[in-house]
Amino acid sequence: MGLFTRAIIVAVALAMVRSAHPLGFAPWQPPAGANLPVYRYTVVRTFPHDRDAFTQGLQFLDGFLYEGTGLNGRSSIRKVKLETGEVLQRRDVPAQYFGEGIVVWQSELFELTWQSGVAFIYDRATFAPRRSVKYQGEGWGLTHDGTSLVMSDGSDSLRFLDPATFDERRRVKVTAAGVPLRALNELEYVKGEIFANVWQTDYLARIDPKTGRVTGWVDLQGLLPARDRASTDVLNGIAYDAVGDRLFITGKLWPRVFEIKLTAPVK
Ligand SMILES: [Ca+2]
Repeated sequence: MGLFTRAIIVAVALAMVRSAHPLGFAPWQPPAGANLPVYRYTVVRTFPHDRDAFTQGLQFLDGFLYEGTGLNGRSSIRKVKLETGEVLQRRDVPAQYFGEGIVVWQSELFELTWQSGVAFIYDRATFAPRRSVKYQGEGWGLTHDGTSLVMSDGSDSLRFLDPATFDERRRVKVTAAGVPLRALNELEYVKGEIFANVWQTDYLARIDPKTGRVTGWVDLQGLLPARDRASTDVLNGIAYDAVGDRLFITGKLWPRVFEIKLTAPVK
């Protein structure tokens, strides 16, 4: 193949990549070789979302969204009215901390910080600070499985923590077809599985909490249309309404929260 032909092919390929990913995020593909099912989605409804919320944690409980936001000086915990996006309650985090994942557990709300090695624990009803705990490594995502808090730290590990003490009970390494899956971000426990955003991608991994094995992917490409991606950041934020069996997805600085249903996997 001549140099000119190669140059044309490269140029066309680059143009295709750019049009599909206007912010320059490389298209990510799940690791090949496993033949894991790839689920797609349909949008059921959309709801407004605060475009200034750099979403790091999301949970749906008793009719409301609980949200944690990040960035130094812009981190907060929030209680949000799903239908309108209205922030009903909010507590800002001191500017030296970069807020990360949150989870409501019983009467408390836990909030990780990115690189400070400390989690803040608030009264769920008033958001008044109650206590803080220390942990090793970075803090990324947080959810619970009904018994333990589950935490990601940017690696391929998920830690299972005692909610009373924050002590680690166990951890699993997450693998897809034997390959470590790193950059696990926001988490959600959904009907016995853990759903995890893979950071900087539009994919969720469906993880078996016992073994850490990825059992499938959710391909959320196209959820936030390209025309709405300007001035936004990556997909991040999964919340599950166990009562209504509804799944919500948003992203950092996204203008909307999407209620989706998963559809049959692509062969
Ligand atoms: Ca979540």
